[in-house]
Formats: sequence, structure tokens, C-alpha cells
Amino acid sequence: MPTWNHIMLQNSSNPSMEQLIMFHDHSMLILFMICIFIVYMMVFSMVNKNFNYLLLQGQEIETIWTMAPAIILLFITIPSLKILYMMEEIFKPFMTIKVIGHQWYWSYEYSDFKDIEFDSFMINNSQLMRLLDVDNRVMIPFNTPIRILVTSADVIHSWSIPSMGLKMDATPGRINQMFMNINRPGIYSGQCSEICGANHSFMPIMVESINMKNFFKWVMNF
Ligand SMILES: [Cu+2]
Repeated sequence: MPTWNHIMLQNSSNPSMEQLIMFHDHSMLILFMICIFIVYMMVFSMVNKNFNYLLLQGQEIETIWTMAPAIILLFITIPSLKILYMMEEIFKPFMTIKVIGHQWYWSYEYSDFKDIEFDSFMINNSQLMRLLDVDNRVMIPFNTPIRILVTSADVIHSWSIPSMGLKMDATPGRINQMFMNINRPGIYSGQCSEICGANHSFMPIMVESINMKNFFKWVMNF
């Protein structure tokens, strides 16, 4: 029986999240280098007694401290945009799952299989995790490329699974796509991430990742 700490603060379970963690570490390294340099310069300028009353301008130093931040920003911008576009790119999906936001529950459609459509409501007295478990979980085979299409039937919602690094607005009249390739079995939770009305906090998402054999069993028995 999984306990609450298996459900919250989950480890990465999707390539997107691994990319985001690496990008976070990369950005933090740059941030630390800048902070250390700035603190050093501030302390150094406070403790030394140098004073140049003839100094009015310095073209070279102006050029350097304009160019250097621009170059540093490029080192952050390029990988950031790369990940942003990669997360929405679809790589030969095995199947498509349609996610539809409603006030206040999610519904799912597996259009590659006949008649698989269901609503997913929060369970009131969950033994697993309060406010996160649902009656019908999204069943997904692991190690399998999946296309997720997100839309809404009423107002804007947002379908998100933090451990997979996925978060996509569910907008009425528009279909957004995401790529998912879960790397291990387990259950992964998420919540609606766009204020959508009174019960916004009570329309969680629960994904159950299983192997292909059990997934087909689930499809057959649906
Ligand atoms: Cu919401």
C-alpha cells in the first residue's frame, strides 16, 4: 500500500522533467556565479581606500558590462527555448489520450480504442491521499510514447502532473498537445492549475502507469 509520501514530492518520471531539472541546475550555477562575483565586488569596493577623482567615463568597461550580461542571458535563453519547444513536440506516439476539463472534474477519451471514455472525480474519503485520489484513474503504459491532447468544455482549466514536468492549459475551443513517456510504473498525481471556479481545488488528476500487458487487459475489460 503506497503512503502519502509516495504521492507527494515525487521523483521525475518523464523525460520532460529530467530536462527541466537539468535546466534548473544549469541556471542555478549561473546564478551562484553572478552572486558570488557581485558580493566580491561589493565587499572589495567597501574595504579598499582607492579613489580616483578624475574618473568621469570608461568606454571599455561600459562595453564589457553591457555585453557580458547579454552573453550570459543567451546561455539561459537557448536551452530554455529548446526545452519549451521539445515538450510540445510529439515523437511517434503509440496512442492519444484526450483530456477534457469540466467544472469540476476531468474526463478522458482513448480514441484509439473503441468506446473508452470516462469521467474522473475526486474521491471524498481516500485511504491513499486526501484530495488527490480519483475514482477513475488515467491508465497509461510505461516506456511508451503518448500524445496528450488537452481541451475544456467550459472555462479554462490546466492539466498538470508536476513529477512529469507537464502543465498545459485546457482552453475551450482550442486543443493543446503534450508529449509523455513515463519511465516507470507507479501512480502520479496532479491538480487543476488554473483557477476555474468554486471547486477548482477538488478536481485532481491521478495517472496510473502500468505495463503494456496489464494496459491491454484494462482496455479489454473496459
Ligand atoms: Cu481549476
